[in-house]
Parts: sequence; C-alpha cells; structure tokens
Amino acid sequence: MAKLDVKEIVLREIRMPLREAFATSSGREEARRILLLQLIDAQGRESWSECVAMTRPDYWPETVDTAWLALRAWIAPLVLHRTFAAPQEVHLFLQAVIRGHNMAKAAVEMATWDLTAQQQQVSLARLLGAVREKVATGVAMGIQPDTTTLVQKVREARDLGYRRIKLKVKPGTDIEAVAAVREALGPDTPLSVDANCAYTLADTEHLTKLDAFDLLMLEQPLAWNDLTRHAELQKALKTPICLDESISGVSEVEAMVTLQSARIVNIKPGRVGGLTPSLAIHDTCLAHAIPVWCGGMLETGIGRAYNVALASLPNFKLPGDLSPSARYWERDIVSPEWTMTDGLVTVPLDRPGLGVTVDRDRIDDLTVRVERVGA
Ligand code: OSB
Ligand code: MG
Repeated sequence: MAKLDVKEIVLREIRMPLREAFATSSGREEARRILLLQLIDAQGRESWSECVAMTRPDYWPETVDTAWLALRAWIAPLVLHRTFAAPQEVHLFLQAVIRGHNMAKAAVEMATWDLTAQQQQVSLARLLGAVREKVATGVAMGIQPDTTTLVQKVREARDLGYRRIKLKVKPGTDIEAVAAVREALGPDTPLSVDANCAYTLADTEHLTKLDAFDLLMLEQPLAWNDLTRHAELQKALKTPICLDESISGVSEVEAMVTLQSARIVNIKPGRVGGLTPSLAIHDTCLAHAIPVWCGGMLETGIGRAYNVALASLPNFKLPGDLSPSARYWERDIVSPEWTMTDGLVTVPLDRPGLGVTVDRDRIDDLTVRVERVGA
C-alpha cells in the first residue's frame, strides 16, 4: 500500500464576491475570503482542498486568519515530518495532538483523502463508499429585506428544481415568513428553517407555531453548546430538530441520541475535522436510524467536490446544501463547474480524485496571499 508522504503545503487566500449577499441570524457575507490548500507529496502528486472557515467567528470559532495561523504554525509542520498509512491516521494524529481547530485540520485531512484516491486511481466518492451517482440538492435562502422578496426568490429556486428549500430565520423574521412561503409553495415542497442559534428556551411557545407548516426540520435553534436545552425544546415540538453547530464529532452525536436533543444531523466535513469523522458520524447516525445531510459553507467548486462525494453515501437521505456553482459565483475556480439538473448534482464516479480540474489561472487572478510550508 502506498503511503501518505506530504512534502509541501501551500496556503493561499483568494477573494471571491458572492453573486448575492448571504444573511443569517448571526452575520452577513458579501464577498468570501477563502483559504485554499495545495498538498504536494513525495511523488509530486498534488491535491487541492478548501478550508471552510469564514471571515468572522459568527458561525464557528475559527476564521480564515486563525485557520491560517493553525495550519502554518502547528498543523502543517506536524504533517510534513511524518508518513501516514492512510487518511484515517492523519485524522487520529491531528485529533490527538491539537484541540479544536477542526476546519484547519479538515483542510489537510480531506486533501489526504484526495491524494489516496489519486494513488489508487479511483474517484474520491468511490473511495468513500458511494452508493449513488446523483445527489439531491436543496437551497439555503438568506434572510431577505421583506417577505415579498423572499417569496419571489423562493419561487425562483423552486422553478430551478431544488429538492428542498431552507429559510434562514431569526426572532422577528420567522413565523410570518414561513407562513408566506408555505402558502406560495403549497404543501408538497420540502421546506426547512435554520436559526443558527438565534433562540432560547424562553421562545419555546413561539417556536411551536412552526409545527403548523409541516417543516422537514428546524435547524440549530438554540446555542451551539447546549444539547440539554435542545432536548427540552424537542420535547415541546412536533417539528424535528436538526443539529449543525452543536455537532463537532461522534461524541456529540452520542450525547444527542442519549438526551434526544434532535432527530436529524447536518454533517459538514470542515466543522467536524474532516472526512474520517464525517464517516464515523454517518455510521453512528445510521445505527440509530438518524438521517443525515450534507451542509454547505458557501464553498467554491473545490470544497463542493468533497461535499458531493460525501453526500453519495447511504445515510445521506435528505437533500444537501449542494447548490451548483452559478448560485454563488459569476465564475467558479474549477472546470467543469458544478451544475444541477432536476435538483440533482452528478457525482463524478469515474474520474480519479475530486473529478474536477482546478483553474489555476483563475486562482492566480484571485489570490491575495500565498505561503509555502515545507518547500
Ligand atoms: O448554518 O448551514 C449553515 C452557510 C455559511 C455558514 C453556515 C451555514 C451556511 C448555510 C449553507 O446555510 C449555505 C450554502 O452553502 O448553500
Ligand atoms: Mg446551519
């Protein structure tokens, strides 16, 4: 078996304006600062990955700048001076020696999966255990200035074929907005809401009003570090709670199951520290009959490739936040760009590695800083 022998890690920051600003209960993003990695191994093979940390710590504690520091100062030096038998070993090692910094660790760990797929001449999806050639896609709709605009955007998204519509909500922009959207969509379109931690248990009675709209789920209503209160809230609600920010690994999933804090899990490989813990969460949830879906972080086509591969696994039973490139970007940094037909994205099963080619010229044009570690 080939070994993982990474000789150089290149950190690169690019800036990409979003086609449309994305507002949540906790922040607003107009242009993405994106940290990209290149890992180069002893044979000269190369893998690109994307660190999903954002500009500000309003979704998650890490940011582009803290991830850059963690990668340069601690993670890259540790990985560069060792040989690993497999990506799982990279994860175990990083997990053992560094607390937190999951998004920074994930960027390295995920690239080692791609390197392994390239060594074995298989697609990343097949290496992970793909069972489907197309994955269902939902759209995440940011908070809009008014309900009329929201309803119009939701109609457009539905007409594009999305298999599920998710609305960002916050106190004051919730029940009425959901009622208007449900009315416009009719009863058959799967609809969900995401609160990004904006409520407290004092809002329980208010949130029970959501039960009238047959929502697929209420995503992360309460604080990220509060499984106990989520269990209290879930007892009072018919609508299934889904956890996003609260799940940073298998142990939170186990606690969630014990406490009955939620019935659905959102997996973002960046948030949990990579694809190895994503697979472990996937399997744990499957064993407890808890469906999972793949979340999004407004990724470029590079991050999207990893998410699409992951979403091809059996327990990804609900549509993911896997919008095609054109939803976010004027022009993506991969070719072919990610597209969606009839609400489905095709999993590249038959190309080695990620299944897309990185557009280096485009990346060079967008780059604002580069740092090489280990060259
Ligand atoms: O809570 O799921 C979230 C985007 C950035 C940060 C957090 C979240 C999101 C999304 C997904 O809702 C948007 C997307 O990538 O399509
Ligand atoms: Mg979320």
